[in-house]
Formats: sequence, structure tokens, C-alpha cells
Amino acid sequence: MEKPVILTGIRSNGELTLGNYLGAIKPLIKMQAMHAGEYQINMFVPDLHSFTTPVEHNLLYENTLNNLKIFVASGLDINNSDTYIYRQSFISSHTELTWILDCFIYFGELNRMTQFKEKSDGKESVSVGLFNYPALMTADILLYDAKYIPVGEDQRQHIELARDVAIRINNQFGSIFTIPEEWNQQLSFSNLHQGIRIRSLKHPEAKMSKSIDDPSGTILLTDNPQDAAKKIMSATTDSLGHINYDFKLQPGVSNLLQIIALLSDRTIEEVTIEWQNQTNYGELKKVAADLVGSLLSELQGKVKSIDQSTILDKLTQDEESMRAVAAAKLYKIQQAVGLRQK
Ligand code: AQP
Repeated sequence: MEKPVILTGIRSNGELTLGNYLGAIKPLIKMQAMHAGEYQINMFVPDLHSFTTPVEHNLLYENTLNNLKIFVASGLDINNSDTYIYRQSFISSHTELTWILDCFIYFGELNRMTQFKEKSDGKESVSVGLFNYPALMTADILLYDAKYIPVGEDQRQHIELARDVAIRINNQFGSIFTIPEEWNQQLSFSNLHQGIRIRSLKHPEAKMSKSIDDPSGTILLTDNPQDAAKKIMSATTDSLGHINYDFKLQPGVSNLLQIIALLSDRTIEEVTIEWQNQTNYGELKKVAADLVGSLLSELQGKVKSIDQSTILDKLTQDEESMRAVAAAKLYKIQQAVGLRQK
């Protein structure tokens, strides 16, 4: 029997942030360590998704390869025979399936997506690509029959859409797609009680994001560790004067507790108990700054030692394998909708 698939991707629309690392890269690497052998792991770069918001097009190709280096430096074992890395645009079935799915996804569904609303808010012109982002993501997931998709909380609605669309198509045409697990199952598979959402250090009510211009609120994985520590030391907190994990009342403090828990591999409960009712925000920031500084120093050291040609060889090999898998799935749905003979 084929192994169940775990799939995740990160756009290369900018430099990766601490939010990407804690919300997507680290959970995937943990999963690889826990489940290699039992599951197939697809770690891909959605390079087509990368310009649903404006990017520096002359940097996109290199950014994709740099991101892959960061995954490897973070601990992704690309020599593991169940792990595949690939670029979305190198497998044309992704875009072909998207068109078919577009005809089974309702306008209202895409129009309700929080990410679309947030990213289009206040913009004079918004691309159709941004609107259709979740349909392409649904294709990314369904082409490979992915069951588990470890992503941050911000992607929850998109996973739910992929699940709804798989159910809708299977109901109409028979069993074509594997149905991704429900959100709560996704969380328990990652050993989480709730989705991870790292906030901006300056504006802790908003998520830390690579496409929003918020330099003092965002830690880039390429930041100099001393500069990153300074950003944490000047993070926005509050004037309540005690430390509690409560995103409504104390978003800045809670964000720091969350960063500490994730970087020290402890639960948020353990970290909260340690700090509960303490009053020294400076101490809390210092602990977070030290952990982030160590992460960045270690990661940046490893990135330097990674040989790009090994990554390119692995990409070429895996893209060929995944092209065949994706084409076979595409053919099934083409037959179902009447584009190919049954
Ligand atoms: N702040 C965050 N906290 C937790 N997880 C996060 N992710 C992103 N930001 C945070 C997770 O990282 C993965 C990358 O997703 P993406 O790059 O494909 O798209 P995105 O969700 O739009 O991520 P970004 O980095 O915030 O990009 P921009 O700024 O362009 O929107 C996903 O698993 C996401 O959940």
C-alpha cells in the first residue's frame, strides 16, 4: 500500500521569517523525524503562488533555491527516501488541475477567505491570482492525495476548502481524491492544541508576515542575531505589569511566551506556569532574544555550508517522480469530467 502523504510548502515571495520557521518549517522537520518510513513527505515551493502578491521578479528564482537551503539547514533530511522536494511551476498538472477545480469552487467561497480580505484590503488593484490562491493550493494538496498539511493558523480556511472540494468532487464522480483530515486532526497530528500564529513584535495584534513592511516587528531568518535581539528587546508589550498567556489582553507578552515555548521545545502551559504572575517584561524579552539569537546564528552557519548543486540534483530527480504522480491523478479527474475517454 502507498504511504499516506504529508505535504507543506512556503512561498518564495520574500525572505523567510521567524513565523515561517515556527509555523511551518520546524513542525515539518519534527514530523519528518517522527514519521519517516511510515509517511511520504512532500516539501515543495509554491513558486506560482509567490507572485499572487507583488514580488521582485528578478529575485524569485534565487529566492526559491535559498528557501530550500533554509529547509535543509533547519534539519530537513533530503536524503530520506520518503521525502520529495519540488517546485510547483515545474509540474504543469498543478495549473491544469486548478482550472478544473475553479469550475467546482464557488465565487462566494473564495470571496469569504480571510487571507484574501486581509491582503486585498485597501489595495487599489487586486490580482485574480490572489483571489484564486486557495484553488491553486487545493490543487497542490489533492494532486498528491495529501492527508496531513502542517501549516500555520492563517492557512486553516484554505485547508478546509481543499477538504470541502475533495468531498464535493468525490460525491459527484466517485472516489477520486483522498480527503485531507479535518483541522483538529491536523493539529493533533502535529501534537498541537491550537494553530501556530506568531505575531508582529511591533503590532502583536497582526501576524508576522514576510510581505508586510514591518521591519521592527519582523524577524527575518537572515537577520543579524544582534539586530534580531534588539527587535525583541523593543517589542510592544502592555502596561498591565504581570505575565500571562492571554492573546486578547496581552498579545505582545503572549507572543513572547509562544516564541519561548516553541524554541525551547516546551509546551505553552509549561512556559506560562514558569512565568505566570512575574512582572519583569525585560527578563522575558531577554530569554526570547537569547533563544532567537541562538537559532539565527546556528541556522545561518549551516546555510553557508550547504551545497546548492546537491539541492538542484535532488530537485531534478524528485520533480520527475512527482510529475508522473501528478499527471496520473490529473488524468483521473480529466476522465471523470469528460475531457478524456474512460
Ligand atoms: N506568523 C506566522 N505564524 C505561524 N505560521 C506562519 N506562516 C506564515 N507566517 C506565519 C506559515 O508559513 C507557511 C508559509 O506560507 P506562505 O509563504 O506560503 O504564505 P503565507 O501564509 O502568506 O505566509 P507569509 O510568510 O505570511 O507570507 P505573506 O507575508 O506573503 O503573507 C504557511 O504554513 C503559513 O501558515
